[in-house]
Amino acid sequence: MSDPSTESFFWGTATASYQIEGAAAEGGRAPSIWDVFAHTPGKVERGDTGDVACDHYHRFKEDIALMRDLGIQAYRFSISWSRVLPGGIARPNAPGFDFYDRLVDELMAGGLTPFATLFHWDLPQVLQVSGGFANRDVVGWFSDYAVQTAERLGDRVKHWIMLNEPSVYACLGHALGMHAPGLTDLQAFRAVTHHLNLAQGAALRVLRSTNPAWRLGTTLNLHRGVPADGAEASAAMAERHNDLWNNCFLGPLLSGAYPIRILPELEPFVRSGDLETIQQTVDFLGINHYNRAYIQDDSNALLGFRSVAPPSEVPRTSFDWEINPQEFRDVLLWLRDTYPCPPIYITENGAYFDDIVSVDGKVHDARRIDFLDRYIQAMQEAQAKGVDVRGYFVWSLLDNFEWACGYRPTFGLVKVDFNSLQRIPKDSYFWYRDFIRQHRNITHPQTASASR
Ligand code: GCO
Repeated sequence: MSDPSTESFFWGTATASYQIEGAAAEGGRAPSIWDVFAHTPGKVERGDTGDVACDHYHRFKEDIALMRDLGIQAYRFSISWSRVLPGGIARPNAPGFDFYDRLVDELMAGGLTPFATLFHWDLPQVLQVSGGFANRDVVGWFSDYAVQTAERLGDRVKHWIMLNEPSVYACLGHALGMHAPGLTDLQAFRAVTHHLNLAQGAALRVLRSTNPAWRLGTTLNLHRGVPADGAEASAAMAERHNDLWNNCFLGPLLSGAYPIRILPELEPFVRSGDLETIQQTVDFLGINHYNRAYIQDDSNALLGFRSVAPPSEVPRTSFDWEINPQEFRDVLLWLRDTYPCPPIYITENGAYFDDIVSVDGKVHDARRIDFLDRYIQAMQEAQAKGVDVRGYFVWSLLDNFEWACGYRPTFGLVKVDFNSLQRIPKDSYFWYRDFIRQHRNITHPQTASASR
C-alpha cells in the first residue's frame, strides 16, 4: 500500500448512484427512500424520478471512456445500498455487487483510481420503515453494509468515503422536508444528526480493524452562513446555521465534541461512549464546497432561521448560488485553523448554469469554465498557504438528477439529453481535459500554485 503523502494530486470528477444509475428495478435492486420520495406527487419538479436517470447502469463503459478521454486520474461514485443489500441488512444481492465489480474493474483497466462513497442519501426504504437514521439501530445496519461492501470491492477500492454531506441529509430530509424522507420533525432531525455521526464512527472503526490498508474518510459540505440583513437575530442565527451545518459534524469527528450551543438539543440522544465512537482517525476529509448561505432569523421556521437568495449585486449561478472563489479559499483556511485536520480532497465543486446546444451542436458553457478556473485557483491559493489538499473532483461528470429539482439544473461537464440519453461533452469538458494535461504530474500539492 502506497503512502498517500507520496500520491500524485488527483484530478477527478464525482457522481452519485441515485443521480445517474437508473435501472431502478433491475438486478434485484429494492426501492430506496429517494424512489419513494420522487414517486410521491409534488415532491420533485415536473415529477422527475431516478428510474432511468443517465442510464449509467447500462452505459457505464461509455461513461468511463469519457472519463479516460478527459484524462482524470480518479473517479468518485457512490454505492446504492438497496442495490447491494435490497433487504437493508444481511443478505447480499449478487447482481448488485456484480455491477460495482464490473464498474471498478473497468475503472482500474482505464487507470482510474476509484473513490467509493458508501452513503449518498439513498437509504433502503425498508430501513426507513423502521425509522431510518432516526433509529439508533442504524449504527449496526450501516456498519454491516459498510463491511460487506468494502470486503467485496476493497481488493481494488482503496479510498472509502463513509457519508456524503450528512448535514444536508439531516436538515433537508428531516427538518425542511425538501429531500427524502421528507420529514419536518425537529426531534427526528436531532436524532438523525447524532446517529449519522455515530454510524460513521462505528463504520470507520470496524473498517479500520478489517483492513488497515484502506484509506478511510468522509465527505462534509462546508457551507458557512452570513446574516442576510442587519438584524442582531439574523447574526445569531447565522452562527446557529454554522453550528448545525458545519460544526456538528466537524466537531465530534475531529475534536470529540459537539458545539456547545447545540449540545443541549442533542443530549437526549447521546449516550456514554458515543463521542469516543465518533472521534475516529480519518486518513482524509472530503470537502464539498459550493457557496455561502444568507441566513435570516425566522421564528416560524423549525430551526429558527431560513436561507434566502444573496443580495442582488452578488454574482451567482443559475441556482442563485453566490459565486465567491475567495470564500472557497477562506473556508479551507478556516478549517485548517479551527480543527486538527487530516489531508483534504475536494470531493465536489462545480456549478449549475443553464446550458444551450448551439447551432454547431456544441455546448459553449463559458461561465462554467470561468467558475472552475477561479475556484481551482482559489484552492491553489489555500494550498500555497499550507492547506494540504490532495485532490479535486468536479461535480459533476454528467448532467444528472438534481434531487428535488429533477433534471432541470445541469451541473455536468457532459450534457445528457434525457430523451435520447446521448452524451455531449461541453466546452468545459475540453477545458478541464487540457487543464489536467498541463497539471497532471503534480506530486506535491503545495507546488500546484507555482506551476499555474
Ligand atoms: C449535494 C450532493 C450532490 C449534488 C450537488 C449539487 O451536495 O447536494 O453531494 O449530490 O447534486 O451538490 O447540488
